[in-house]
Amino acid sequence: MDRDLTFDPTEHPHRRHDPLSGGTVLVSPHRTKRPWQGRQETPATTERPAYDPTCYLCPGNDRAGGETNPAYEGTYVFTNDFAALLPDAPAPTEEDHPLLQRSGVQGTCQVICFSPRHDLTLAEFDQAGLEQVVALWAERAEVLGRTWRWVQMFENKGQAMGASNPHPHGQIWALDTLPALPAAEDHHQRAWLDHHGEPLLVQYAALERERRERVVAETEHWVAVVPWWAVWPFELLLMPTRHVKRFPELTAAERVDLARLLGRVLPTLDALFDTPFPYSMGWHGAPTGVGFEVEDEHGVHDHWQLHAHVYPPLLRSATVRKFMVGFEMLGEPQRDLTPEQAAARLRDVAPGGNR
Ligand code: H2U
Ligand code: ZN
Repeated sequence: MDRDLTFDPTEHPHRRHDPLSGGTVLVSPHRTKRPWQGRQETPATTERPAYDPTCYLCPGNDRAGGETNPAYEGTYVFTNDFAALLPDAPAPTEEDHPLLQRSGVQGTCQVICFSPRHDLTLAEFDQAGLEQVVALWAERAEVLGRTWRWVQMFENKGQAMGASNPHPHGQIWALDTLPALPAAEDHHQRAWLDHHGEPLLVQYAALERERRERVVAETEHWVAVVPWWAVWPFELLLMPTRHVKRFPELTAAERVDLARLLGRVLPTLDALFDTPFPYSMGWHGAPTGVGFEVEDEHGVHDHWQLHAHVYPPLLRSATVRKFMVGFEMLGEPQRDLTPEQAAARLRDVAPGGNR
């Protein structure tokens, strides 16, 4: 068999390195040609009413915890009735073996309803609706950031991602310590600033705006890319172009612009396989907590750049998803479609163009 031994990134296996998490992804572009006889599900397409009397997130309805939601008209926040973190959790007793280590954690969990409308997804929100969601994120990050070291705001959308309810909502888990992934990002961003003199993601956003191959959508103050190191087929990274450490620091213009970016990117995902695209999306910014603006034991957080990760599982259609199994579980994540190909496909289907 004749093999051309000149490296072609659209043809030959290679590994890409994620400077943010420290991870690695195996890219195998030649495999996009392989036949597929895997799982084929039928998409669940159900018409939903604007108000559902059985929904625990709709205005005026009772929740499982016994509380009743007010007749809210914009966004609505409540403490999760089944919170994974508790503000008064006691410290664990001392371990009796170094192989059986544990540490204490305190925190709180909230549910954030993006709208009283049961039948809309974020991808269907208008500009005003998205601006309300952005305002809610900024307000929550500010308030919870006064107390907690890490405020993880996220949305699980769709049954494929384990969302328990189609009503448009997100969650916030706030805790007194950095979880593992933000801790890795903290470490790598700090080292990058030390060695390169510029925050990692500020430099990366500028690089992608220049190269353009992986840009999916762009506004004056924001850029959305399929990152060089994307693990999920149509994974996205949303970054402001200015150095912004934390969500509440976004200017009014940057908030309006973020709503615009979401108003392009989310419908683009839906358009790809003509289905409400499932995903987990969430925000990462500099750690917070009491006195977070002053220097702490790790120094100031100038190395941090605010960003959102969007992790959608779909690969080939509304029903065929990427499974992180086998080599992914035991070796490292792997993808067939290159991030450049994924970005091009998303640009192609962007409703009304990508700018
Ligand atoms: P998810 O769809 O991402 O699972 O978010 C829904 C959250 O709502 C979930 O964490 C909470 C669940 O604990 N919940 C309440 O707090 N009260 C309820 O009445 C039902 C669900
Ligand atoms: Zn509802």
